[in-house]
Amino acid sequence: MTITITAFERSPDGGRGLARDTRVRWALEEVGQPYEVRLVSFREMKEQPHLARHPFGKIPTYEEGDLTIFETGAIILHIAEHHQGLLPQDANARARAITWMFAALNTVEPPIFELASARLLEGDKPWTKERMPLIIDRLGVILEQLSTRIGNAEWLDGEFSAGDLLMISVLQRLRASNQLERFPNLLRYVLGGEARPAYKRAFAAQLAINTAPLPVT
Ligand code: GTB
Repeated sequence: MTITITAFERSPDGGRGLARDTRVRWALEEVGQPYEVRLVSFREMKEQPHLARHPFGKIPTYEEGDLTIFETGAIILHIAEHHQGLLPQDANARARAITWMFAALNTVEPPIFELASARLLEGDKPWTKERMPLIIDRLGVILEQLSTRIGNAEWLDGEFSAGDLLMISVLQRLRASNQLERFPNLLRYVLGGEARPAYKRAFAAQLAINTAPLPVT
């Protein structure tokens, strides 16, 4: 059955791979599943039929036969549960990998998102200057703890898993700031993910779309 995902017709990041379809592309590349992409404009995202796929009018979504799902975490868990390569066979190791998926999205991503929002969306607000040290401190605590846990390991818990895929994707958002450089082992960890052939294919695919000429309508 054909897998179809949705992505920005033109990502605001210009193809730096930060939009969340890259995570889904990466997961599909890791498990060797071909996929098609339905590109949506910002206007189309807020209209039917996209709202039937995604009630919040966002990307990515995932369609396969009569299944349509949204939320990157749910999509990657679905892919990982149906194809080998992203979750260990051992039940406890599998539960730990899923734990890291949730930790990436629920514990590590929120303070990173807060920093990105403060810089990009609220940079001109009077309170941002005062809030910034708080945001950096809160983020620093989480990064320090993650850095301590990873130590010299290549991946979070043995073999590369969907937990690493999501954690690395989340940490990539810090590349625009100097926050990752404070933790050389986290930077090394992110670079290790980006060096994977599956990631390179996913990145190249989203870049091609974001640098192609827009169709004339
Ligand atoms: N929790 C959902 C998930 O994980 O799937 C969040 C989905 C989401 O926020 N999608 C964003 C979206 O559709 C795209 S990825 N936004 C459009 C809208 O809300 O109208 C977030 C994103 C967007 C842009 C950049 N960038 O330019 O760097 C990075 C990340």
